Amino acid sequence: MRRVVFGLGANLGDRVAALQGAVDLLTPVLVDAEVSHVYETAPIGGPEQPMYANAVLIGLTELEPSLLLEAGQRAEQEWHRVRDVRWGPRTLDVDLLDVAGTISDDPILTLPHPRIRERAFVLIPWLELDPGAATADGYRLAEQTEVMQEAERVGLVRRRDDVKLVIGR
Ligand code: A4P
Ligand code: MG
Repeated sequence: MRRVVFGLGANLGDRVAALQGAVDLLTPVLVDAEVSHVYETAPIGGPEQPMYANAVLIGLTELEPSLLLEAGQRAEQEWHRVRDVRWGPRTLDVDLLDVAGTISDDPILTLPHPRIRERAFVLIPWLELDPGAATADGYRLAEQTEVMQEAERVGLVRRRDDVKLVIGR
């Protein structure tokens, strides 16, 4: 079994329901799944768009990375994601952030996900679940202190304590 990390994001419609929907669709392929709090995050990149709800889901799996990517894309389709503008608003975005033991520069599936280090909305929820987190290429997330401190200082990433995602509903 290998450890897999998914990044979940939504900024249209009922965002928390979309994140919960992704958790419900992805946990059947995972063992010992854990999900972070939901974070309210300012959009990075793309056109002007609403605030995101983001979370990170971690588990163990037997599935190959390509099948994990497919599982994420199926979850996006279930939530009727319309793909038009890159980095534009979406009802659900599932990114495969890291799969233990896998490094790939294939544009169809790049692992670890190339933008982890600059994204506090990924770093903060992942470190919440695993304070010692490191990617398959050996990079330790806790080293990105400047990115996280800046995001907290200007309020780009705020933990929500009024909602909680549930594993295995
Ligand atoms: N792809 C390659 N590697 C991966 C991977 N590791 N995980 C390919 C998932 N997909 C991967 O993705 C485009 C193609 O990337 C896929 O066909 C897949 O084969 P997409 O989901 O269709 O397009 P996208 O999400 O618009 O582009 P991209 O580059 O994945 O954007 P990101 O990096 O997902 O960024 N701000 C906040 N606050 N919170 C967010 O969640 N998300 C984005 C999207 C921008 N700003 C945000 C957030
Ligand atoms: Mg994406």
